[in-house]
Amino acid sequence: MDVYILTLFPGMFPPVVNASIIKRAQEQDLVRIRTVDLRDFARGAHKTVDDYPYGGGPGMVLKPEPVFEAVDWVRQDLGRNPFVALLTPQGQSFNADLAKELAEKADLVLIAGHYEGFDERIRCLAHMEVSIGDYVLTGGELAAMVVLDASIRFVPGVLGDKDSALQDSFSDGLLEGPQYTRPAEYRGLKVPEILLTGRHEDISRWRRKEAIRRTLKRRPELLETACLTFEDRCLLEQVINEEKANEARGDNCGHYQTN
Ligand code: 6GU
Repeated sequence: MDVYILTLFPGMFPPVVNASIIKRAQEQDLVRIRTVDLRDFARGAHKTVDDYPYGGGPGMVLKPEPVFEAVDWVRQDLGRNPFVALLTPQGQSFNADLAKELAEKADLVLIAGHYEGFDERIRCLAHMEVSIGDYVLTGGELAAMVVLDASIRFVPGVLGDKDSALQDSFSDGLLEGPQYTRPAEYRGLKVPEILLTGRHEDISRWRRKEAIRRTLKRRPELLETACLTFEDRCLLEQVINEEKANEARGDNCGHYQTN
């Protein structure tokens, strides 16, 4: 996968793309990430990338020419037409399904605007507009990093354990259940007994049940669209009954007290 990030702040990216899993993915040549400085495509002695809005109003607007010409350059560099996504709070909401969809693109261009806004004609370049949530960032760079990180995890071979992306929260529409490591007891807090038994089938069922419990408690709306098997539905019913019983007992599921 080839990713080009068009930005006025290329310096924001190296610490993120040269660390951890994204770094390894590049070393394994599973993804190639390049930042393209929009200022390199600006004209004139001042290399202007923004201008006053027609009709007046506050703030500056990103000019169309540097962005169009940067996309032209990427097309030439690749020799193909890449899929172009524009980062904007007005875009389609980003989620795991969209991350998977983007991970399947052979070539991806992410346009990160900055300033108060961008010239409307820049939208003509994009196959898709993407937002990472209902709040406004000072620029699309952080959003581009989020989209890149979440998408790269779905590129085959990027995650060490082949199916660990499949076990993540949201991959099957459920939140991931709790996980534990050693020690088996810490400050009186115990790892659930079942995980210490080595009974793999029981452990699998327990994990599935706890994923369902966590989803029910934190994001019940996800259960309406999750892919649940007949066994999952039985587990859900058990969980509902257990939670009702806990509530009746006034169980507030133990927040750890520091003193
Ligand atoms: Cl993609 N860009 C900006 N500037 N703000 C955002 C966003 C994107 N998604 C949420 N807020």
